[in-house]
Amino acid sequence: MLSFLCAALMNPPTGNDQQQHAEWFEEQLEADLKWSFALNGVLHAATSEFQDIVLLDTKRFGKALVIDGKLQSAERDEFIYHECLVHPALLLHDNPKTIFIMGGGEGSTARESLKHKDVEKVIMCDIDRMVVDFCREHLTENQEAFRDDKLHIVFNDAKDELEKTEEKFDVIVGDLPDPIEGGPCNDLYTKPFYEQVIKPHLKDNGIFVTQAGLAGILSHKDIFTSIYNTIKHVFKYVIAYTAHVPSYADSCGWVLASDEPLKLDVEQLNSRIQERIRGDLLYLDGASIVSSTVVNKMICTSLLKETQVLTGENVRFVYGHGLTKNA
Ligand code: TER
Repeated sequence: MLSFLCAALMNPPTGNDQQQHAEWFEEQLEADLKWSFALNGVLHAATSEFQDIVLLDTKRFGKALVIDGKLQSAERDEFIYHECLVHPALLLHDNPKTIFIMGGGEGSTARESLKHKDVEKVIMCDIDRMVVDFCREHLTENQEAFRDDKLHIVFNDAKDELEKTEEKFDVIVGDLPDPIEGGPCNDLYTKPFYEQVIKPHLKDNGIFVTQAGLAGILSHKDIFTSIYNTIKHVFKYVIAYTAHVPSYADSCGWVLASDEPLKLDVEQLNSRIQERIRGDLLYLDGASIVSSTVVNKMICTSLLKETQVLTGENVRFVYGHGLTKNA
């Protein structure tokens, strides 16, 4: 259990380094690449029915949620990831009132959704009660969101939960760990799922958005391009966008989709931010939303050339392994 954490703590980096006496967490990014965080401590470490979960207190990035050895988000820069995940979709929608979040157990995606004054109901459906309990206790930023009457928390697999309801939503958000061998949510990145489960649960002008893994020069072909291409086979209008997330040591990608045209207009986005959002956004405004959809030539070419459609038979994974045996 939690061997990646123990190994990292027992083998801290050595050398002429001010942090040499600190405990460290090492995230294995690739077979030949690690990214290390000096720690103030480990707040919680446990193995749930579904995954290894660790909540760290890191020196540089504050509290950090790690699932199956992979950093999910860190207190100091999670606003970048969560603003980018939530606000473009809600701002491009004419009047989003009902939001369904797949995953999102740490509460940050719910927190950003609830900043929209006209949102009436947010369902956060996470398979893992342990993630929600850890985060509800430790992430002070999200405590108000966890107490909000508009937030309904469900513990279930998002696919099962959507399949059993007839309710349709204005926006469905995928705030999931990346697909990983043996991980619990690989099916939630496939064409059959988008086509047979997501689409029927969106209202006519509904918008789907998902995090889509790393989108850097050396990482964008891991899963980003294939998630984009898969979604393009299901929805008429699809937008990929990226932002740099310092704690990931890379850029992150998101894909947003609808069967209604999506109007990327700086002025309209800015006036909707003014009218609809309670409080300030730290990272996004109209111009940065639009500019995040302009990717460099190399990534643009890869997105356009990608041919793989994820079906469940031919998934792509990030480096690492989850708990499910033989998966
Ligand atoms: N709300 C928590 C985030 C859930 N998923 C985030 C997936 C991030 N993928 C990229 C991680 C890179 C870490 N090396």
